[in-house]
Amino acid sequence: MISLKHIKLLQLSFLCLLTFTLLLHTTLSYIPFTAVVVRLLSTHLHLSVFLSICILLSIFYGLKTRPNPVFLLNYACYKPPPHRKCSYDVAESFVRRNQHFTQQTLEFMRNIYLKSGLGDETYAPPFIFGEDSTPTLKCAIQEAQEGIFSSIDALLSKTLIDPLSIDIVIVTSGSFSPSPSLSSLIVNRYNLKPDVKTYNLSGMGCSSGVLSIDFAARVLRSSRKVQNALVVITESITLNWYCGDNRSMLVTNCIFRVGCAAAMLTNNPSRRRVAKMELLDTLRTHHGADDRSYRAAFQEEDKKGYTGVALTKDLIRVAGVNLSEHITILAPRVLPLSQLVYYAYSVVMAAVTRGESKPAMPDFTTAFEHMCVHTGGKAVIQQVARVLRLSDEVTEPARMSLNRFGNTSCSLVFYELAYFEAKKRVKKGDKMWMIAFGTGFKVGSLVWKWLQNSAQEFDNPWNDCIQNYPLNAW
Ligand SMILES: *[C@@H]1O[C@H](CO)[C@@H](O)[C@H](O)[C@H]1NC(C)=O
Ligand SMILES: *[C@@H]1O[C@H](CO)[C@@H](O)[C@H](O)[C@H]1NC(C)=O
Ligand SMILES: *[C@@H]1O[C@H](CO)[C@@H](O)[C@H](O)[C@H]1NC(C)=O
Ligand SMILES: CC(=O)N[C@H]1CO[C@H](CO)[C@@H](O)[C@@H]1O
Repeated sequence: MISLKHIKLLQLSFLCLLTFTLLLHTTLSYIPFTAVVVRLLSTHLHLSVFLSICILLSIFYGLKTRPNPVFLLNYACYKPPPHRKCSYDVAESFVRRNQHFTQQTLEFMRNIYLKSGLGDETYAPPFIFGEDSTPTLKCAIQEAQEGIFSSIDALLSKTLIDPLSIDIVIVTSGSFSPSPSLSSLIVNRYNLKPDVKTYNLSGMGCSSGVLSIDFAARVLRSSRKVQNALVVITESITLNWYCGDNRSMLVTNCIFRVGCAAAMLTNNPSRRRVAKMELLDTLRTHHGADDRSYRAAFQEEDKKGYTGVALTKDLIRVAGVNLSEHITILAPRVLPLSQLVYYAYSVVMAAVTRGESKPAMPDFTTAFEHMCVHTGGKAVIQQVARVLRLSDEVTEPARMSLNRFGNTSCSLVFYELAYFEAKKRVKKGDKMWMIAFGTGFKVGSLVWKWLQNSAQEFDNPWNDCIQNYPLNAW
């Protein structure tokens, strides 16, 4: 079957051929190009008619096959109640009560915690404060529901979207997948219409927030109908609590914290005026073919049979190397011409000198006014800043989000987004880069353009504390 793509290709080659023939004709006969065109068209009526039809058709198909724009109407981040705050003392007394740790292990945990970049105001899951403090499925569902419902409620009230006009629901949760799925939970709670398309993505790691926005955008771009997509990015850490004493696995207990975000995307062009941002570009790279990347963060049982996620020492190096790979693909798409020329030159020089001179890292601050770097941990932020040569100001939102909310897994980039808004740092027309890393090993990028100036909304999770930030602790 001949598709639109083929027709466009045919038209393009026809036009090229025509131009080429005319150019050849002019150069051979020394008559100006335009004169030849005018003479040709005036003497050959059918040719000029054919040509105009071709041009009209090209414009028509071009418009028709142009992918829909994708807008972020709004987003909301969950902020747990104040009594769920988890200072180091709370975490330690919990551990003391429940596990029979040696003094050494406790000291190890304290060290990790002090170096992690987390502050004293992050939020722990409900079971930590419960009577019997065992991580049950019930507690896990409670944790997930609190986050999901509160962020969707806020989102619906801000966007004034009727739940019945939601066409697509994408729920992503790093590791928690109950049955029926979390997406069914949402359909049930908000009485969504029967032809809603739901997708629940689980086990895709920390980058799944970026990944599910990319997924929603792909569905919206290819759809011929105007649609609204609800993306919910959550994690339930209750069942991920590690109860053993293997050090590589204890790290996650120290930095995992509660968080959830919901976002509404649409391909409706008439919502451009009210939308917050337009999604310009997305990129996902997967580095799992390499064994070290694949095993950098790995869920398994320790010798005593307790399940946990082991973070290897390789993690930070893998993040650095694979980020550089990711950037070589992203750079040509987003950099301004001057940076691109500079970058291309350094790549060519590196090839000519056989690696003696390393390709220079392009300056991404020339392409983006703002960056949201996924903040899995302090070491990850430092590594990203080193690879991309970012100053402390650029990584400030990442560091402050880690301090205030901890590693909330995939939703953290949205807490950073809220930080920008609370600080009133974004202006209409600014470009923003969101980048996240995840187990696998995956790197994901989203490129946004702001359609509004930043506004501090009633539910911004930073509302009550923004005046205390930035801290200059690290
Ligand atoms: C802890 O887990 C890691 C990764 O699975 C393993 O290599 C290491 O031997 C374990 N250490 C102990 C003390 O069990
Ligand atoms: C990812 O990182 C690993 C470990 O440093 C490296 O061996 C591998 O080649 C990288 N893969 C890609 C596709 O960049
Ligand atoms: C942050 O949390 C995610 C899962 O929630 C985990 O996969 C990741 O390794 C953590 N990041 C760091 C640096 O520990
Ligand atoms: C892809 C994926 O994670 N699918 C999950 C959807 O939800 C059901 C029920 O919770 C799980 O069994 C699937 O694994």
